[in-house]
This record gives sequence, C-alpha cells and structure tokens, in this order.
Amino acid sequence: MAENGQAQAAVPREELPQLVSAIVGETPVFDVHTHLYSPRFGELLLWGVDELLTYHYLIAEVLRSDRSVTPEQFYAMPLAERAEHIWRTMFAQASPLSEAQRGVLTTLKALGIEPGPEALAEAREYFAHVSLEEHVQRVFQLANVSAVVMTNDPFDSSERKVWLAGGEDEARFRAALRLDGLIVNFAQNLDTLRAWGYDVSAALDERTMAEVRRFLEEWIERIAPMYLAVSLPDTFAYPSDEPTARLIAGCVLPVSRERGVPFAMMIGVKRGVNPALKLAGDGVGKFDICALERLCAENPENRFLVTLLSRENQHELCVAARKFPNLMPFGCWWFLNNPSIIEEITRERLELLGLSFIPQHSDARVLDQLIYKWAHSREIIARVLADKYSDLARSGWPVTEEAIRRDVARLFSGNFLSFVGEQD
Ligand code: HDL
Ligand code: ZN
Repeated sequence: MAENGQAQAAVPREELPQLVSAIVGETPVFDVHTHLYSPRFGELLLWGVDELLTYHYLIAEVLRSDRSVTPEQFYAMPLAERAEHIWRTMFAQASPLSEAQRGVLTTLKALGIEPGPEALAEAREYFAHVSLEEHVQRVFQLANVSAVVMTNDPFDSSERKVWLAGGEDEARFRAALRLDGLIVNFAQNLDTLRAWGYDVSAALDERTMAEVRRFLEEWIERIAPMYLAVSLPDTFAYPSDEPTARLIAGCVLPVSRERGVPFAMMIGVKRGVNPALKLAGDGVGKFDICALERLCAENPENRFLVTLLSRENQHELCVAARKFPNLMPFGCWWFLNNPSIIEEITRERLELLGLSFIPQHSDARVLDQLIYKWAHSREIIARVLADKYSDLARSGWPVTEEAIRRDVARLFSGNFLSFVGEQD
C-alpha cells in the first residue's frame, strides 16, 4: 500500500526491465563477505591501480598468457613491475575479455579514467593525488555499498596487533571472526595458542575443547563479529573424527548458539593445487552435501550461512536450503563470480527459494573492486529479477514498484541483517 493508502498501480510489463534495473542500482547493498579492512588497519587495506592489477585472479591469468615468466620470477618482481607486466600482457597486447580483466576497466572508468592503452599511467596519476579517507567515501558511493563485512583472522599477526590495541571501526566496516587458523589448521597453531595462554593439546580432550571455546568467547567479545566464518575443503565430512569436525561440533556450534552469532561455512576449496601460484594456486572440488544436511538437521538452533565453491553443488544447496530454514545460502563465490554462472545460480535460487537467500557478496580484496564487482553483479541480478517479475505479471499478479523495492532491499541487506539478528 503506498503512503497515501492507495493501492499502487501495477507496472506495465514492458516497463519492468528498466524499472527493475533502476531499483537494483539504487538499492544499497550490505556486502556480506570481503577481504577489505577499515583504514585503521593500515597496509592491510589494499587500494589503487597496482593492487587492482595484481589481484590473484589476474595473476593466474597472466601466468597462462605469458609462460616465459615463471611464477617464481613473477613474484620476485616489485609490485609496480608486476602490475606493468599484467597491464602489458593482459591489456595492451590482448583484448581484456575475462571477468577479472573487464573488472579493472569498469572500475577505472567509474573513477573517471578512460580505459585504453594509456590508462595505467593516468590511473597512477589519479591515485597519487587522492587521500584514502576520501577514496573510501567515493568507492562506497560509486558501488552503492552501505557496509562491508571484513575477514578478521586472529592468527594474522599484523591484524591481531590492531585488535589488541583496541579502537573502533567505522560503521561501514563490520567484523567476521575467521576460524581457519583455529579449526582447519589447529595442529599447526598449537604452539601459538599455548603462547597466547590457551591450555590446548592435539588430543582434543575436554580441557582443550573448553580452552578453544574460551578463545572463541574472548574474540567474540573483542571484535563483535556478525558471524563466525571458516573455509573448508571439498573433502569436509560431518560427523567425523577429523579434528575440524570435532572442533566444529564441540566448540564452534555451542558458542555460536549460546552467543547468537551465526556460523558461515565456505566449502569446496582445494588449497594449494599449484603452490607456486601462492594465493592464486587454489582449486575447486565438489563437496558431499550430506555433511551440511547433517549439520543443519542435528543443530536446528544454530544458524548457518553457506556458500559452496563448486558449480555442481549449487542446485543441491538450494534443495538443502528448502529443507532447513536455518540454512542461508549466500553469494556466487570466487570461481562462480562470473556473469554466466551468476545468472544460472540466481535463476535457480529464485525458482527454488523465492526471495529467501543472499544473492551475492563481492569477496573484494582491493577496495576499488567494490565498484566493478557490484556493477557487474547488479546487471545480472536485475536482468534475472526483471524476467521473474515479467513471468509474475503474465500470471496476472499486479507487480508494483513498491513491491520490487521491498524485495530488492530484502535480497541486498534485509535477509542478511535479519539472519544475523540485526533486523526484524
Ligand atoms: O577463503 C576465502 O575467503 C576465499 O574467498 C579466498 O580468500 C580466495 O582467495 C578469494 O579471494 N576468492 O575470491
Ligand atoms: Zn573470501
């Protein structure tokens, strides 16, 4: 019902694509998973054209395009030289058709830098004369992002220092407590945990489980995370005697439930398929979704945010979400964050889940990526939504502008904020 109490008029079908596109563009998005940091974390926040060009997605691509440069030789170059090598190989000498290549151009154009063979020099000139604070403001505005969730790792020594020093983040940067160091790499971090005063052992006895729960409680207190997060391999199984499954069952789930902090699982990565590529060297594998079904079924009081890395897992993730209201699928993660697959995933989610999912996250590692990752995703999400509203209109249902605005706000922030308990 519109403010004046009058029923809003149905939007004519032929006007839907344009109206939906406008509303999707105007609706701010809450970015539920990124690797960005608020400026107070200093060098941890990556920004600028050289960081944009040396994004690990482009590193994987340049090493294919110019095999005369080995990964070792590439990584031995200073940042500026790596950026120039990528610019020369992937832009000046070939049409930048990949999603990561196109993303650089979308971002530069939005910043007022005309994409073309000279854009690198122009971009460096631009970034040399902009302050970080004003740039953060401009990027959030251009991307129409209301806030981002960081990936906060207590085992990252430079990040830990900032948290221990205290201080506040600006509201646009929210925390997520990343637990790979605690529950995937527990054995490697035993000495570190002991040095921090946690009485833990590889035996995972009751004392250790209690100490791991204390670690979780203390870090939830310290950083007020919106959720607890972990990235799990394609081989993750549950239940299992594996330490990761036991730490999840005995520590993460009870604390997540008692503290009302959902648990985000990002599953399907094969870490270090080609270690020489470093961050660019991870692969993908299909996950056996029975583990997720068991976790959701056995822990109905827990809330699970889940994204899966394999395209082959996406349809069964939708079916699993139909069975478990405590399971919230989110995003088109990493190797799925490409127009053809975002379209496929968003269609099947709308068809199977209606509006009860979180369509996308950026996974941005460089501040400026927010601009292109959201511009590209909005285009596809709007196209799919317009199609679905058109189907709805064809059924005779009166699709109104008010309803479209309500639905898009739910997809872009409402579903997440209510799932984490920050909105009714
Ligand atoms: O584990 C993760 O959070 C992944 O997103 C990795 O960081 C990955 O390297 C990445 O950046 N994907 O987009
Ligand atoms: Zn990530």
